[in-house]
Amino acid sequence: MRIDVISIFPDYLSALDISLIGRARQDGLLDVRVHDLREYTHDRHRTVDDTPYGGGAGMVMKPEPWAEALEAVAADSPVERPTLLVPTPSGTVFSQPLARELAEHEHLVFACGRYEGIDERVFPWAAERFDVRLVSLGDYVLNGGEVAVLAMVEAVGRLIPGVVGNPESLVEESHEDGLLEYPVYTKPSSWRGHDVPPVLLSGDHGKIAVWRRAQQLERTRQRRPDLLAEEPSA
Ligand code: 6GU
Repeated sequence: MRIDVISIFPDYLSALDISLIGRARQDGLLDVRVHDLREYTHDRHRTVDDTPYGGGAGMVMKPEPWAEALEAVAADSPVERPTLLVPTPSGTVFSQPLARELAEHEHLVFACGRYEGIDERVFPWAAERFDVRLVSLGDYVLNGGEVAVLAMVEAVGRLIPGVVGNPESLVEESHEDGLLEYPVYTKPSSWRGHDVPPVLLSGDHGKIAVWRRAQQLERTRQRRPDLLAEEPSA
């Protein structure tokens, strides 16, 4: 999979050099390219923002550098219509089903906004050559899209075949079946007065599976009742 990230803080994305995603890049499973938006400015100050029309607080990202950066990335795409992901708290909420869908795509492009956002006209313009999606991590505000991109690239990247060593570990996880994960334990069986639930030591795999499912449901009911109100995702 090819991933391009456009940002005014390319160093923020250096975390993509390490751990699982860094290894996947070394192994040739992921081709990640980070671009500095300021490389697509032409003035001496490499200006990427300006004051908002209509007034108000903060600055807005100018459309021209975005168009030039996106044009360059589109021209270099392995596909006809790459997917453009724009991290923003006003997007639809990113989820495991979306991560699964994106893991099937050949080329993802992330456009990291800062300040009060990107000039709105960039999105209809970009829709001429990209499949554009505005995505949020949740209902809170970050200073820019970079941290969100780290989260989304990790969520998508680990679903690409070969990135996670043991693919079975992808199945029994929170959100993969629409429920939270069951609790896990390792040795010692008794630790500082806390014991591992005896069923897990029983060797009865049928009973263990039933217990784990009940734990998933109970945890989800307590911590995330909103998930039980929704339709199962897969
Ligand atoms: Cl994707 N971007 C920003 N700037 N803030 C956020 C977010 C994204 N998701 C939650 N808060």
